[in-house]
Amino acid sequence: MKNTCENMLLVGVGGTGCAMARAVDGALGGVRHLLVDTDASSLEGAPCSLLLGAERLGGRGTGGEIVSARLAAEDSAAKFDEFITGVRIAVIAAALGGGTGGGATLELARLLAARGIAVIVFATMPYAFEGEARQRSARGIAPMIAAVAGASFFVPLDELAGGCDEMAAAMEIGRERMGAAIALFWRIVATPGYIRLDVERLRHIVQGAGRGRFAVVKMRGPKRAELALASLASTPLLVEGTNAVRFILCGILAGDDLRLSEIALVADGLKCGFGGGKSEFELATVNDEKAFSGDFCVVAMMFEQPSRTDEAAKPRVPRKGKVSAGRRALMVDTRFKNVEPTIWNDQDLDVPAFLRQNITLEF
Ligand SMILES: Nc1nc2c(ncn2[C@@H]2O[C@H](COP(=O)(O)OP(=O)(O)OP(=O)(O)O)[C@@H](O)[C@H]2O)c(=O)[nH]1
Ligand SMILES: [Mg+2]
Repeated sequence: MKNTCENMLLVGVGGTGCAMARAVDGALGGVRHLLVDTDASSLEGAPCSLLLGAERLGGRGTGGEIVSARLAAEDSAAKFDEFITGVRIAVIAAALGGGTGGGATLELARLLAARGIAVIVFATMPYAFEGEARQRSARGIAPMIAAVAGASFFVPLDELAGGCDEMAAAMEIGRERMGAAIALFWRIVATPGYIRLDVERLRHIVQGAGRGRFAVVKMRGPKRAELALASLASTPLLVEGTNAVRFILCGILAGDDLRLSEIALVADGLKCGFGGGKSEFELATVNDEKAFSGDFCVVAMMFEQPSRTDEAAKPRVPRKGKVSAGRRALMVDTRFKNVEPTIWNDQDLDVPAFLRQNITLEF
């Protein structure tokens, strides 16, 4: 079955992001995708790629510098534009903790959003064993990416590859699982099913959706729906939210033996178990006997009510007609250019406090 979807673009950003995008295309085939990196080595052999900031960095990568990556992405913005003709949704795959996956993702997501393209970001957060510097870098950039993307998912690698003790294996498992999750998500949109989620509907859902959480489970056998629901209910990727769940997006992928009772069981379980019966719910199904014979896969995505810190990370936009001329003058691009952002308690301190806290100043 075809998985092409011409107006959806998968963008792999940075070394690990490119590897994830390759994995998605390798699993599905025919996925419209673009690999971007400041390091030429991760783009080798790619049919569609863009080296960011070639003049600035010489194709050698950033060495973990987020600011260099942001500048490199800005340098290459015009070239990036050439790859996004006709795109309605961009799905970015990246790993935070280095320079490019964080810094370039932020700038490219900003550019895509400015072109009216809905942006979904799937990013990993570093393993604890990688050390505090990488953790800090990832924690700093994540809320800034979330503020410009329509929907974003930041998945800690420790949870994604939980239980794996061997370092090399953990790295591989983390990359593979993220790639597999994105591939399933892609199929939900690209493969025609009885309950279809098309690109335009997905655009409505993800625009302004905010930071979300997701999990993927796959079960077989007569009790596969019950087992899938039980597994979702215990995954730390879903259960560790703090705010009420506002929206649930559920994709079920199976062969021709998918039963209505299985769909109802999972849908009701998610709605009651996570949404308290109050959240909005969207369901999509994919029946593909060749790919899922006997399997029952569920991709569950949840978006919470925005927390105060998420709101604080968003740049404030003045409401039309209610802003004095003096305030308007101060609103114009208040972020400092070309410097490392100062993030404290998930707040961008480069944005003046009166904007972060929405305090009106009279002039
Ligand atoms: N799962 C997995 N994660 C990886 C692997 N290599 C790196 N990572 C993760 O990805 C993060 C970012 O590393 P890279 O992708 O190498 O960095 P980059 O985005 O290319 O950025 P720079 O090279 O610093 O410009 C790391 O902090 C790790 O958490 C891997 O092989 N597997
Ligand atoms: Mg790199």
